[in-house]
Amino acid sequence: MSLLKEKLAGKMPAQAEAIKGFTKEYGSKVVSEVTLQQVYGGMRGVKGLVCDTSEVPPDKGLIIRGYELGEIKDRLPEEIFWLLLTGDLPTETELENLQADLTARSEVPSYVWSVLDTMPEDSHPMAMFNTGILIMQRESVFARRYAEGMPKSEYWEATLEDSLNIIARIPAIAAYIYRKKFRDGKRVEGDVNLDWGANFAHMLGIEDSDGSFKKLMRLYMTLHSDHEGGNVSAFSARTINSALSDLYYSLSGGLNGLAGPLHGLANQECLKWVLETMDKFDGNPTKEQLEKYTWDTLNAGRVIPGYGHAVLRVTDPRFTAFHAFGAEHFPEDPVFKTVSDIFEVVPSVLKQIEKISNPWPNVDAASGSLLYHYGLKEFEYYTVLFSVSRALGIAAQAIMQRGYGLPITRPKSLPTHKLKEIVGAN
Ligand code: AMX
Repeated sequence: MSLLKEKLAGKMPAQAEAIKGFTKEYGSKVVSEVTLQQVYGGMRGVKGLVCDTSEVPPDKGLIIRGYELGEIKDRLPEEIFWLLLTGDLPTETELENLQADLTARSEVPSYVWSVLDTMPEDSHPMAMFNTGILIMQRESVFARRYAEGMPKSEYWEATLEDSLNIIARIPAIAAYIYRKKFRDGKRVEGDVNLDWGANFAHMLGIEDSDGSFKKLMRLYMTLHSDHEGGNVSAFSARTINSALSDLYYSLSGGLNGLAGPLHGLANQECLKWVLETMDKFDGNPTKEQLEKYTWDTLNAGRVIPGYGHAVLRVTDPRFTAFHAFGAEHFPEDPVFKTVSDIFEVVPSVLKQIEKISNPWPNVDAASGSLLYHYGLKEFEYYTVLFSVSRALGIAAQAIMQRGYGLPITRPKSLPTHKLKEIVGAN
């Protein structure tokens, strides 16, 4: 048995018991009230879900199992996966065991390449990536064991098996999509001596003589790994998985949500806007020019991509970590410089617009400029990088939910006439 499974096996039954006892004793206590505004407003702020892998306090940003991002940003993504699941950082032996397990599971079934090869050339990389995951559903240990009559107490174990198989394989799938769509179409074989994030960087085939692109990919994978349970991709994946559709179905479904321009696709939009700005002003714009262009964009009815957030009310600590990476490795890069200048200008503009709840940058405001520096200039691909990372959190959440024995998700909807009745409107 792998050390991760052993550790979880020692915790999961007690956790499930504790949750049962907790809900039995306090089940009728009120956690949150729902206003009509929230019913019509994407349920913003309604406390109606449990997620123990991570939390996002509006005034702090991502906290994983009690660790603020600044404390763990230099950890490997596979260490973060361990942390998300167990609540502890792995020891050296535990980490090596997990890495060996992932390497042993990393061979991608050959039909995945065939399916990707038959997709139309203009398919979006996200559609290709999610297809690559979904097409592997026939490998699901959960689906097979469920059909065999697996007891409910073992759902988490089967979900862990699916998680490890998926996490082990998606870097190669994502890298092939990049090579196929934007480079010579040839796969770069994985290197078993590299860690998960560095191996992904290696398979992308980006020039990396000083190894800093590998560092960036590790950071990228760590920073995007999880962000609570209520964001579009996590919530969609959770809902699908709650029907006991296995992780292949639920992860690809959730990642289809990440492909939306208000969620994960914003990172492709963001760099586009930065470059558009530079193009317009023939290089690095002045702060005055930036301010004017920000207003022009807003007045044209467009959003400023990379700014604002549904939950956060401060600068996203993931932006801070990416910005620090750029400042350390290539402070003079013109695109990175423009991103830095935008950070000095845009919040003061957005603050003047009353309806905007958060004028500060989110994770997407800086990440694209770092990728661009390394020659990874195909914006369309950026959300796939986000997805490879976010698979860690979505998988960890699914394992926890099945471990807790949570039921199928089913909030209640009401027609407008009923809502009118409830609030006493005519
Ligand atoms: N530029 C212009 N307008 C903005 C804005 C921005 N960056 N952020 C918010 N607004 C507008 C909204 O469009 C909304 O306008 P409307 O009432 O006319 O529709 C109004 O301000 C109120 O929005 P909000 O309560 O502040 O935010 P929200 O929770 O509804 O939406 C988000 C959050 C992220 C979708 C929004 O801030 C946005 O569109 N930002 C730009 C896109 C972006 O960066 N997305 C990435 C998010 C992180 C991620 O998932 N990767």
